[in-house]
Order: sequence, then structure tokens, then C-alpha cells
Amino acid sequence: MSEAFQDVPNIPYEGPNSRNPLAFKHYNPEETVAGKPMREHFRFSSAFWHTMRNPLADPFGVGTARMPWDDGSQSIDNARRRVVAFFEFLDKMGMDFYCFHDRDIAPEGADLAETNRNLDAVVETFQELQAERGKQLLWGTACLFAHPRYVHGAATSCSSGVYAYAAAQVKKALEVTHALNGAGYTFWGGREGYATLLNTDMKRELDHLARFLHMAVDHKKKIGFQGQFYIEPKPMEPTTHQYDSDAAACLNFLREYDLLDHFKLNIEANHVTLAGHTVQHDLTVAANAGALGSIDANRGDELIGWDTDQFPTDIYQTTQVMLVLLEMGGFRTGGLNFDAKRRRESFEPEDLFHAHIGGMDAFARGLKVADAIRADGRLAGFVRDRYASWESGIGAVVERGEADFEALEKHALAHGEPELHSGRQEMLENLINEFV
Ligand code: XLS
Ligand code: CA
Ligand code: CA
Repeated sequence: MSEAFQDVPNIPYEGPNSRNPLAFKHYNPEETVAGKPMREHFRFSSAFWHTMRNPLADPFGVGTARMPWDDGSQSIDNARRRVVAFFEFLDKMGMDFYCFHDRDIAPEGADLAETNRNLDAVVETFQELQAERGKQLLWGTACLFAHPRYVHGAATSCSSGVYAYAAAQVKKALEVTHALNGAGYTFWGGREGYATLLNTDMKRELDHLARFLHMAVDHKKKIGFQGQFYIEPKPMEPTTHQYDSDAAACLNFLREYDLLDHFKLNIEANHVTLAGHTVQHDLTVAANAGALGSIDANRGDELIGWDTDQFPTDIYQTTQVMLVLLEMGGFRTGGLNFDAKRRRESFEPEDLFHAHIGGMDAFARGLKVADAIRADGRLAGFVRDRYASWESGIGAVVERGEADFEALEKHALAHGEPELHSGRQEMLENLINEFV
């Protein structure tokens, strides 16, 4: 079979002085930074749904993407050709991981049984190519939002029949993720939310969702799947109110329903900014709970309030991400999955390479900058000193849990007005810019 990306060679590392657009300037997979090779820090992954299946349509026009390997049919042969093209892409990019939805990789059949057979047929091709090329599935997932049956949601649908269908779909998606030795499985609540409370029993829907996830945990154990379960927060799109709106909301839900031991979070940058937070905020919320599992690496557009899923190129943002990741000691099962698409105007196959190269280089720089900031130590030192009053005296008594209001009142009466110091935000922003 001829190559899908004939005009593109394997992408080499050529260093910061290179002017070759099809080369890495900063991402050097084997180069050791902060104790391990870049490759291991990032565990870069490409999203099958964007790289192979996104036609680049928008609400005003049809897709523009040129995909010469794809004949547009719903056949298994065509589905397999896409997989072959995808592995060629991963190879040329030097990427070790990928992610998919069940329905990205194989067409729906006349009924669920036929759909499952289609999936098995295409998964065989993935198995062969994984073994041959040494690639790994970072996580699998089920598409519970595109088909009209999920119009009212899946695990939160008002219809028990739809709920059962969704469970059957997740069961199969878990089994194929297991068959592909996936490192994880993601639950993104596609249409798990609502447009109006006039027609919605929120409590009942959330109880159903929790039951659904408990059943998924049970099935995971039953089939012996060892991968990590993730929940991916998102505040809006497609529904007005998504139940998993941000990291804090997800953690609260998981705790309330006794699921926290079984799930970590997959934090997507563009979803976090849609929720009105900085990416660093949600990563920190998740990491503080010991629940930062994986990252969907992309960015939004400050001028457009949508989930634009752009490739991450902002070094300030990748630096923030890498500061949190280094502090946490790196990924265990997760990775940086480019849940990102090219702009509609970037329709040539080669653009897939430019997009991923840009994201990988931006993270390589973020890693180097974050490592230098940590080695320098001034930033961490400033934060440490800012809380110095908790190290001894009344602060230490509070932190040990040995103070009460009477003791604090006694302290306040005896010591008068407390001394305060500047937060020095501008100075710290200047410090970061010394390294960026
Ligand atoms: C959509 C989500 C989705 C999940 C996987 O906005 O990002 O792609 O990552 O279902
Ligand atoms: Ca995502
Ligand atoms: Ca998104």
C-alpha cells in the first residue's frame, strides 16, 4: 500500500537554529531534562477523532480537509486504511501513544451486534500495527453523544432504554480498550447535562450517572482491565449545563458517590478556560486531590468563547502545565493527548504535521522553562517565605490542629495589628519572563 503522507519524511530534531518547518526545534525525545528523557515526560498522544476523522467543517460550511487515503465510505476496508495512515503519521511524528472513541475507528452497523463486530474487525488492525510499531493506546472511550439516540444524554438520559444501550456500548469499549492493552479509559460526559431544569430531574440523573460508573468499575474488575479510569470535566458544549463542569465539581461528585478511589481526572486545557479558570488552576485542584491523571493538550481562543480545540502554542501556558506536572512527579498512566484540530483553512495533510510539531515543541520549551524555574528556586522560595508565619508560634499550633478560637483570640489581643507583606505579583511575573 502506498504511503498516505508521501511528501512528509520522518520528523527529525534539528535544534533551535533550524529553519526547516518539518523539524523539531525543541522536542528532542531522548534528551534528558529534569531526570528523564523528554519522551517519558510527555507521553505524547494523537487523537484519532481529530487527526483521522475531523473534516474541518464549521456551522457555516462543509469540511475542507483533504484525506486522499479515505474514500468516504462506511466500509471496514476504509476504516482499516485510516488506521494504516494513522500509524504512518504516528511513526513519522515519533509519537508513542494515541486515543480514540469507538465510533471514530469503526462504523455503526444495522444493529448493536453488527456494530460490535465492525469494531472487533478494526481493532484487529490496531492490534497488528501496535505490535509491529510499538505504539500504545493512552486511553479509549465511547462516543455517547453523536448519535441521535443520545439527544437527552446517555448515562443521564430520561430513557432507561437509552441508558441500557449506553451501558452496552461502554461495556464493549472497555473490552476493546482492554484487548488493546490501553493505559486508561476516559469518561467524558458528552451530553450528560441539561438545557433547562423545566424538564430535568437533576438528582435522579446524577444518581443514575453514579450507578453507571459503579457498574463500569465492576465490569473493569470482572474483565481484569488494569488501566486507569478518568473523568474529563467540561462546563458547556454541547449542553448548556454539563454536570462535570470543572475539576472541583467532578471531585465533589466522585466523593459524594464513593467513586474517588476508582477515578482520576483527564484535564483538557480548553475546557478549563471555558469554565473560567486558568489551566494551572484545574491542574492544581486535581493534583491536590491526588487525582491528576492525564491531560488533553490544546488551547482556546481568547477572542472566541468556544471549544476551539486549537493546538497548544502558548509557551506561558505550557510552562504552567509543566510546573504542575514536575511538582507532582510526572504522569503515571496518563500523557499529553493532543485533543486538537487544525483550523479549517489548514486543509492539507501536511498541516497535521505542522500542528503536532508546534504542540510538541511548545511543550518541550515549557518543560525546559519550568525545569529552569524550579532549579533557580526563587519562585518556590518566595511562596515558602510567604507562609513562614505558619512554621512556628500560633501558625504551627493551628496547623497541628491544637488551637481553638479562645487561643486565637488571646493571640490577637496580645499581638495587636499583624504585619503584612506585598504579594509581589508583578515581580514574580517578571521572574517567570526571565526564563520564558
Ligand atoms: C470534547 C471532548 C472529547 C473527549 C473524549 O469536547 O474533549 O473529545 O476528550 O470524548
Ligand atoms: Ca478532550
Ligand atoms: Ca474540547
